Amino acid sequence: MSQPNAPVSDSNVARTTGARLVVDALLTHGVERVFCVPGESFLAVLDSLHDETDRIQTIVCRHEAAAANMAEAVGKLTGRPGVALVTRGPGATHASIGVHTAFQDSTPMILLIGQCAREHLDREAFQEIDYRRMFGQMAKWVAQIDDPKRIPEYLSHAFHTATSGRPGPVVLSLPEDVLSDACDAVAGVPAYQRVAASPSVAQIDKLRELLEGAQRPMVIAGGSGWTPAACADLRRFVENWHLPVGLAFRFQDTLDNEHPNYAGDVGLGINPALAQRIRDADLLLVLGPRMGEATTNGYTLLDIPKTRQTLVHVHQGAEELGRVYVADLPIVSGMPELAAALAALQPAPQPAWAGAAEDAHRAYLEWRKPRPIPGDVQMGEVIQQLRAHLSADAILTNGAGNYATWLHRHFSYRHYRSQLAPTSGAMGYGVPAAIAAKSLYPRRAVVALAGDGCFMMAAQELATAMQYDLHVLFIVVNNSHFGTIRMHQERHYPNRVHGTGLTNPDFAAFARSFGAHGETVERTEDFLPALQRAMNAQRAALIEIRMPQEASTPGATLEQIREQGRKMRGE
Ligand SMILES: Cc1ncc(C[n+]2csc(CCOP(=O)(O)OP(=O)(O)O)c2C)c(N)n1
Repeated sequence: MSQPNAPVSDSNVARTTGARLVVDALLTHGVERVFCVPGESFLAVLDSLHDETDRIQTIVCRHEAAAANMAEAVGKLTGRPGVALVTRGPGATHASIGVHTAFQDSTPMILLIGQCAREHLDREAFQEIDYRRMFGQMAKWVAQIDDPKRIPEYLSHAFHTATSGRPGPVVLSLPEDVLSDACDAVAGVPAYQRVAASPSVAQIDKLRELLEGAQRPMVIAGGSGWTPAACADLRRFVENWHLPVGLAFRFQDTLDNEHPNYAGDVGLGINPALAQRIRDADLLLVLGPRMGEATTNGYTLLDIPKTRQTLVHVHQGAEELGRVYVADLPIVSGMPELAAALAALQPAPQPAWAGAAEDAHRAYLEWRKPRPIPGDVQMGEVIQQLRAHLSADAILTNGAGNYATWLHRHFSYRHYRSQLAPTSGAMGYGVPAAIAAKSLYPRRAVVALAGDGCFMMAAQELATAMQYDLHVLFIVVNNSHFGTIRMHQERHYPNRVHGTGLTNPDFAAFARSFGAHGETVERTEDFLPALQRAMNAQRAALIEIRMPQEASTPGATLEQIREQGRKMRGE
């Protein structure tokens, strides 16, 4: 562990440090905040950030997973890379979950890791890992900067790589002596520019021809890379052509869910009527999302590799096209570029599918109506009350767990980037994502919905919310078990409960111990008053909702799930 050396000025060339070059590059590329857990490996960067507190906010977290998830959330919210700064070995391994989520969700993000000094590398020095091997499959690009002169070049490449084509995470390893040693100043490089493809005129002509010949077309939109303007263009296109629109798993905010063309979310627990509509379509326009497991109902919704439906698949990255499903018209394009071209398409006077969008929206409205579940808290109604109480631009976050299905089904997203949720299904995401969102948009309401399991994977970040005075509302749906896994367990191994039970703290008291506001809700009618008190608390707040284990999902109790399992096995 070498110590930071003070810069020395011994020639006419201005002197600086590698750390200063890193911070200069962050400034050049428009970074306004970094999320970190400090480590001795990057003291020099912290020292350079000390000089820039009016331009870059350093948000100190309690766990590197949270820091990385916060950076990922910034990437999701803004389309610009969120930046996390962590120490080597233990810090990098903790942070890896955020990198995985950024990869699966195609989110621009940069993880900076303080590395062992160059002279100690390859000895398995203290906390040493070769990040190029560790993050090889998880990141779009991983590099180690061994020469301080090349820091501006590497950072520029990192920002371009994270944002271009299919966006994703970049990991840069920074040996501590590269950061701390004095070096000659290097001319910076200009701010990065996002590089995206556009659809060709011939492709858009072909798409129009396919639409004009269709009887039952359907749009599935989503994925990363949208902007408010691109969403407005998408809306224009689907209105002009009267198209029903499903939204891909956890990209439910790409079109206002109240829009009369909105048909529902194409994700886990899909509305069977919507799944049937997709199966019955003769033309599918898949605009943006990966055709991944969650968006295809576990690869069962469509035939592999050639769908029965004529398939137009548009994605930001060429490598995603033809990965599982062979499209009749594959198009590589950025979403703003695609949506502008689609919005400009003049519609046919009277489409063959008149009324289809309205039918699909009616089916969605029917689906989102709460059905009674066991116990005194009707979660469907709670979510609808939450929706009624929050303004359209409120940001809702979640991680993984059955509790999220109430949100997916009963909440309606009305504003682009009002949903922050990992398509990677990572627990522990919603709490840090909400904190990051609130740090970006202090005036927007931010609500993190979490299961008791999911919340406890990031509960320590309540301290971060308090430290930075971020008034996030945390809602913990407490059913005292890892409910999702119990559900699968009951389906496959009925009445053999093992490894899924949880003993929990009193969550409201736990929140109060951090100085946050705490509430406990045990009946539906207690939720709204608790919500009002929490929103008026002028500080971070937590509402614990106590739920019976039997109320497994909006559609099935544990007993019904055991029964489904028996039927599946032909018992
Ligand atoms: C980091 C991580 N670990 C484990 C899992 C597997 N997993 C998926 S959902 C789940 C249970 C979530 O429990 P909870 O947050 O209490 O929500 P519930 O399902 O009970 O509503 C688990 C363990 C995961 N998705 N992510």
